[in-house]
Amino acid sequence: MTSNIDYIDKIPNNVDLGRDRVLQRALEHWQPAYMGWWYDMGPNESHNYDVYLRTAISVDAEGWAVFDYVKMPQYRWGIFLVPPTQGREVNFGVNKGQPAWQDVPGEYRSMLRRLIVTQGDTEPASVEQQRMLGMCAPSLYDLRNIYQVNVEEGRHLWAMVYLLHRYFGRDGREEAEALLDRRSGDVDNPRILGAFNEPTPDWLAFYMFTFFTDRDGKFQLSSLAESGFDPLARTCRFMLTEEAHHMFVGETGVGRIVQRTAEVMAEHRVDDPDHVRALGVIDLQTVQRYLNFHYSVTLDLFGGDVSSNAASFYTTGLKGRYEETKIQDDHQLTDATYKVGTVKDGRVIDEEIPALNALNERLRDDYIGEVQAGVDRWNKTIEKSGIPFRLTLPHKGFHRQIGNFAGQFISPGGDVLTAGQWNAKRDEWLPGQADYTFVQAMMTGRVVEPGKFANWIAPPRRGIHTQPIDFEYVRFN
Ligand code: BYC
Ligand code: FE
Ligand code: FE
Repeated sequence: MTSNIDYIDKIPNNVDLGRDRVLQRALEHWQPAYMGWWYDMGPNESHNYDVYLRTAISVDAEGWAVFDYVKMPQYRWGIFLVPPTQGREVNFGVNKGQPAWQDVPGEYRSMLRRLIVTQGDTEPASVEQQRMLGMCAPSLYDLRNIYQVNVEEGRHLWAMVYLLHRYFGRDGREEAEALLDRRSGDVDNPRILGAFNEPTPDWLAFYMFTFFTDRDGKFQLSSLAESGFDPLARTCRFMLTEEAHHMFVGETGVGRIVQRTAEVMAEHRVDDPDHVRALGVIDLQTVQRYLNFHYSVTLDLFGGDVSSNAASFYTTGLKGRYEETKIQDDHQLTDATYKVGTVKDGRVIDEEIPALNALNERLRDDYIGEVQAGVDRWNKTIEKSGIPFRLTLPHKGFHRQIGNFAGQFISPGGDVLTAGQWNAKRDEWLPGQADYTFVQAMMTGRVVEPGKFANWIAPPRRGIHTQPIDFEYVRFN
């Protein structure tokens, strides 16, 4: 098997892959399966395109973002951990003060594996959800961006698979295979978390997804970057460097859509959604409905408001709070409490519960703060065109399937309704078939001329990595 070394060299890494024969063999089996998955489930019809992509070839300032034309199946999916911190400790929970673990603590093995598998599962899921969108991209710039996001989600899968292979032996290898077997939206073998089984049928949904759902990625990875299990912490820390671009694509994508709509509304002095649509742009009411959908399904990804799992993850030292080491408290949370929302006597009220059980809710609140800031920036864009419409985040309890609000019928304003009242308003609050049909009809065919953009979206302010906006970001061959 002389080919081993050859292809291990093709996996850029800073984990000394070449020295670990067992790991090499495990990855050798997994790599062809991964490529099979990419050919089947990666971006449709893209395999021969030359795409102007960044590749991480090392973790230092010069190596983490190298730009060049790449055919995606030849993308070098590498394995990178940020360099170790000398003397790092477990920084929270009952094991606080112990040296950070370099191996899996036996008693926490299954819990840790589950966290890694859940994280890993989301990465290929998102690629599956987005695989048809290249066919109707609004520009070469946007096409390149979705492909960039897709290859990096592929790399994030590699990052978790590396941990499974390196630290979990046989059951880790089985879990790594299962990550390639589940399919987003599959009835028999779906992805693990709800939002990752929802379709991403058009570019408005894609930008909402990268704004809202990739940001869940940021907050979950930040919590795992605090982990007492050092290899997980270091892996997630490096993944976060890539996540920033995904959220940028989402925020600027939605921002460019609302900018274009607001400009057209101002120019033609129209505000009726039907008139706005007739001018070939997406009415802001539809944008609001998409926002309501993606926000609410992403809030569910944080898990139950009251969670004993979250308490265990924290107490053991496996998963911290957002920016744990910057928080000034005992990092044990023995006496602390936290407010969670719940429905009582037909109203939403706050309830104080032990902070340890409220860690999902706390992370969700941290997330909401950041999301609100992004929505405020979209509103500034609308305001600049002199249009009075404002986008808003619906109430936290709106359209929830997980936690205290699951099974309740909460309006975007936070009122507790009956099922009948809520359902009567559903199409006002969430995208319906008519919205999807309209948006998709607008997005047939892709714009392939460098520097040209579909009518429904404004051009970006600048290109990628010092290139001009009319650069040939994708060559179709
Ligand atoms: N859908 O105690 P609970 C990203 C389950 S995104 C379905 O309330 P827990 C990315 C839960 O598993 C970041 N099931 O929740 C973004 C549990 O099941 P069991 C992904 C759900 O465990 C874009 C039960 O309900 N990373 O990277 O405290 C593109 C009770 O759960 C859901 C992570 O999530 C749901 N939404 O927290 C690409 C980090 N929510 O035990 C990538 C790792 C809960 O009854 N995962 N359940 O069988 C975790 O930290 C936790 O598993 C969760 C759930 C925060 C997800
Ligand atoms: Fe990711
Ligand atoms: Fe991402």
